[in-house]
Amino acid sequence: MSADFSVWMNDCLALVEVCLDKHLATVDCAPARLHEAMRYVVLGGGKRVRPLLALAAGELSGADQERVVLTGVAVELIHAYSLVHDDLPCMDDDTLRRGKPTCHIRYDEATALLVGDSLQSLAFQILAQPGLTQNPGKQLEMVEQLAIAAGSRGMAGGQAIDLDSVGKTLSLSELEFMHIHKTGALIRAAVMLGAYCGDELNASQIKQLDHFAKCIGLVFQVVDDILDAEATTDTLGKTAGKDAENNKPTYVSILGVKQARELAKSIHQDACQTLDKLGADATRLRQVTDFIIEREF
Ligand code: GRG
Repeated sequence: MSADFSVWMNDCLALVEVCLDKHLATVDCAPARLHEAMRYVVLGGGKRVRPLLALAAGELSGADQERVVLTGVAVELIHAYSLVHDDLPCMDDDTLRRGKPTCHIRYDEATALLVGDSLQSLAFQILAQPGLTQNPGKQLEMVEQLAIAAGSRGMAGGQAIDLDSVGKTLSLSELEFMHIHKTGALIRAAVMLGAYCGDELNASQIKQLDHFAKCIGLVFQVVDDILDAEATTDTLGKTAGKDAENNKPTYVSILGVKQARELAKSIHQDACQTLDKLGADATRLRQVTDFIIEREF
C-alpha cells in the first residue's frame, strides 16, 4: 500500500467514524438500551469498505467529500443492519461478529431486530436529508437506488436465496445470481451513490463505473469465500469454509480454491481494465479495489 493511499484511507476512516458517531443517538436519549445496542453494533469495528468505495467514487466524479461521507455512512448503516439480522438464530445463528458477541447475544433477540430496523431507517433519514445534494431530483434517485439495493430485488432477495440454498447444489450462475444480490447490490450502490454526489461524469462513464461496481461486488464475495475456506483448512489440508460446513454452496465448494482464485483474478482484471478507461482520476478507486482484493490474498 502506498504511503499516499494509506494517509488518504486513514483520513477517510476517521471522517466516517465521526459521521457515524454524530448520527447515532447517544444513551442519554431514550430508549437508552436500543441506542446503546445500535452504537455497540456500528462503532469501533468493520473495515468500512463501502464508505471507502463511495469516497473514492466521489473523487472520480468531483464530489464534495462532506456529502459523500454521508452517502457512504448511509450504505454502511444498511450493511450493519444486515449483519445484525444475518446473525439472528432464524438466519445464520452466529454468536460472534468482529470478535465480539453478536447483538442478540450481548442484548437479546428483540433488541437485535429493532437495532436492524432502526439502522435501516437511519440510513434513509441521512440520505434523504435536505441539502445532501444540490439537486433534489438526483437525491430522490439516490434514495430509490439504495432502497432497491437493500430490498427484495437486492440484498434481502439475495439473503432469501441464500437461506433457501442450504443443502442444495447450485450451478455457478445460480451462485453468482445469489451473490450479485446478497453482497454485490450494496457494494455497487456504495460506488454509484458516491459518484452521484458529483457531476463530472457523463452517461458513458457512469455506465463504465457501474460495470466496475458490479465486478467489485462480486469479487468481494469470491475473495470472502476463499478466505473463509483458508481460515478453516483442516490438518489434512482440506478446505471448506464456514458456509460450506453449514451446507451452503460457496465458490470454493463449487470450484475448489485454485479455480476460485483464478475467477477472483479474472474479475479483478476486468474491474481494473474498466477503471483504466476512466483515466487517472480513478486512481483512488483502483487503490481501494486492490486493498479489498489483497486484504486476504
Ligand atoms: C439479513 C436482509 C439481510 C441480509 C444479510 C450481507 C448479508 C445479507 C449477510 C452477511 C453474510 C456474510 C458474512 C456475507 C459474506 C460477505 C460479507 C457481506 C461479509 C461482511 O462484510 P465485510 O467484510 O464486514 O465488509 P465488516 O465487518 O468489515 O463490515
